[in-house]
Amino acid sequence: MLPIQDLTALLDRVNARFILLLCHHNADPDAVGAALALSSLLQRIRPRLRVEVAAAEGPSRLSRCMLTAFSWDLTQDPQIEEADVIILLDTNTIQQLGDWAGRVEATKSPIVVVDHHASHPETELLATLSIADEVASSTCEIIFRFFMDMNVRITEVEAKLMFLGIAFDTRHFILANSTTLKIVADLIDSGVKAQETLSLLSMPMEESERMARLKASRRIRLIRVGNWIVALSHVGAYQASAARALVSLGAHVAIVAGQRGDKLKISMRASHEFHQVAKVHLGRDLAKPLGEHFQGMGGGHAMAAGVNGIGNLEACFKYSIKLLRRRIGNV
Ligand SMILES: [Mn+2]
Repeated sequence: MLPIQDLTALLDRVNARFILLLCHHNADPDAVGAALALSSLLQRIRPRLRVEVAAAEGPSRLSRCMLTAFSWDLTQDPQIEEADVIILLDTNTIQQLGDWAGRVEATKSPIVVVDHHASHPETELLATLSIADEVASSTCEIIFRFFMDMNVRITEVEAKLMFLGIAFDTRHFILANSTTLKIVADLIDSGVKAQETLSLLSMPMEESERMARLKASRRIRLIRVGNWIVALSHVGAYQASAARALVSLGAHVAIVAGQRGDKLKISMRASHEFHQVAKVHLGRDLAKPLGEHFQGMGGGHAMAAGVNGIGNLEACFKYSIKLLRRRIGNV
């Protein structure tokens, strides 16, 4: 049986009347788009069903903008205990449901998981039905296949929702393979205006963030480490956004600090090229030792990391450069 047939068979078996679709906390456009598109599909194929969509601890800021554009509201306080079937979307561990996790775990109703992340054994045990596809770019891509398999013609709104989810999870199609792009082409044929719809994924920047980025660029100090350009700066808030901005201006590495009293907060970003060629992992090679040196904690990813500690700004910049020089081996 096709996955969507497994799902409808389950709905029929328990004689479901009320279905609750849940997204992970801080739900991104993929989770929200998939949940709304699936709710629309379920209502079309089972018109008597009551379907509600909710996101644990509310959706992300970007998702909220998207919901406003569709004038759509999520259920604030879902009646988890009343649901005949609960469907988790884009959510691979129950912990991602925040405060609702315990209530979902305690429910006797069947739980269905629809996700494109590697499935978690704990969630598998809990799920009556698990529709997982790690190859899919996004949960929206899985929902798209439900429409195809049910032979349901996609409306313009449904197409937009799935388009946004795919665009978000593939970083505006950079990570999309040919299967995903064919789906995107189908969604455009269903009425999505790509440029107009994509604009929903770029949020207007708040004035305070704009100012933080601009101040950070005014205060920039450039240091060469080998062939690499390292930008140092400081700003009271939005250090991460400022560091990203400095890398997009052309720095290979940006280290942006904020100081309040003797407390330090540092965000660092690196370009892809720097990571690939210099083979420096910001989280491991820079943030972690910085955190230890400044009596705090540091860590993160290869190209994005952060540190909280105690000390002074200049000392922190000095030590960062020292670490980078040591790591790159070019004094
Ligand atoms: Mn996703």
